[in-house]
Amino acid sequence: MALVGIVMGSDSDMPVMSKAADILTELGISFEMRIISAHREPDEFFEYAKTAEERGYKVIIAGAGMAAHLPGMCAAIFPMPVIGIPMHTTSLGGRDSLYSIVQMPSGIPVATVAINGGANAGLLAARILATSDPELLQKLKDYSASLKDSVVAKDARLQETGYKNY
Ligand code: RP5
Repeated sequence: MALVGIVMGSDSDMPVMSKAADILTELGISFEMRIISAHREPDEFFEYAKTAEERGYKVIIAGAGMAAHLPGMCAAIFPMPVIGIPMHTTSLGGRDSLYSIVQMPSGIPVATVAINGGANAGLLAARILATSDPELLQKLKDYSASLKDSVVAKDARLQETGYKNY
């Protein structure tokens, strides 16, 4: 059974959603990835959201763009955490997606990450799961340490080469 459901409204969302999948893969977290449109196939969407809990999901990562109702409607039905990823859009720069996802009514929360924030969505799902998984928690601590190491290495290179040759 998959612990995380990754769902997106269209395959055009894949470049962002794959970043969440990459993080979960790196951390050894099982997930199931689906393309399901709340607007274009409402019956399939409701079936997906209603059966998510029995399929073993503990977290859903939902990404959508424009009038982005997919994450909020997942949260309306699925009783555990839903993380929303607003997609960048050409007409409104992703503000349409962001506002659609972040402005949830009281009682139905969606944890919204940045526009195109696929990697952080994966990490947030991992952090939620790590609250009851010490082994995963250690992997997340190691991941954070690796981020620090990469910044230290960049600064060392800057000091060595100077900014003009960086
Ligand atoms: C949303 O509409 C999808 O999440 C996507 O971000 C956006 C555009 O979809 P396509 O027209 O590219 O299929 O439902």
